[in-house]
Amino acid sequence: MITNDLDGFTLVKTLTNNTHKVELYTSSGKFQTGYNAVYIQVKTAQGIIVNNAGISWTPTMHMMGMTHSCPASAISKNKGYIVFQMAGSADEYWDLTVNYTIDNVAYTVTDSIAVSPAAKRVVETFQGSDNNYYVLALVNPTKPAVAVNDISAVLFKMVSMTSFVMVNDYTIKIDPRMTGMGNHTSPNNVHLTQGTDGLYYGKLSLTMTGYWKINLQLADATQTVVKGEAVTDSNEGSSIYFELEF
Ligand SMILES: [Cu+2]
Repeated sequence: MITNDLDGFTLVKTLTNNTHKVELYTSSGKFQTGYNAVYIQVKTAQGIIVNNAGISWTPTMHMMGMTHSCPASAISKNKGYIVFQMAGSADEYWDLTVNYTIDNVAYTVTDSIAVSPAAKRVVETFQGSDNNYYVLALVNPTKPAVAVNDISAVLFKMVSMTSFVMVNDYTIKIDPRMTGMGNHTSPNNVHLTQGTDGLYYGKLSLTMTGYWKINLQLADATQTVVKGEAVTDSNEGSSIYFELEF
């Protein structure tokens, strides 16, 4: 059976140096704030696919007074992901450096990339009560349904402006609410806990179509909440949340 790894991916950007073209693909055909699954392909200058390249990447944002990076996965079988905390603008922009090795020869290419704001809130960057800085991004559902949906997310801790590590053994508590309908919730939600692949998985119950605010609380490995507040009669929402509309 022949399968096309690029099914569902659209070209976003081609990084070009003297010897190669490095093509970057996402499902939306653009880079957006939040979690971006990326397919990366190295081709020769003549356009022939190079299948044996070892690839790594470094996204960098150039802001007015500083530069910083963002969480980015290792690349395996041409696939990886990048979590952009913020969009680019006229004065502040992202670039991507791709380092790759072919037959023990090292190459590099760097170019700017456009990162646009996602339509809904799908990434939160915050300081916890433990003083750590976290990046928390929604991965799924990308196609929510009136059902108990699989929900997944990635959670990183900022070690420095250029270094982010995946956080282990936390719990991401969810409380989905329809803010336009009396702030009602839904039954059978399951908080997100970490899977063997490092991502966090739970169940998100959506009982009708419309706008949902998924209130979040982040609890550490000892179940101490380090960010976010419970929704109560006197508190209609948490300070950290994702949004979905369908
Ligand atoms: Cu920035």
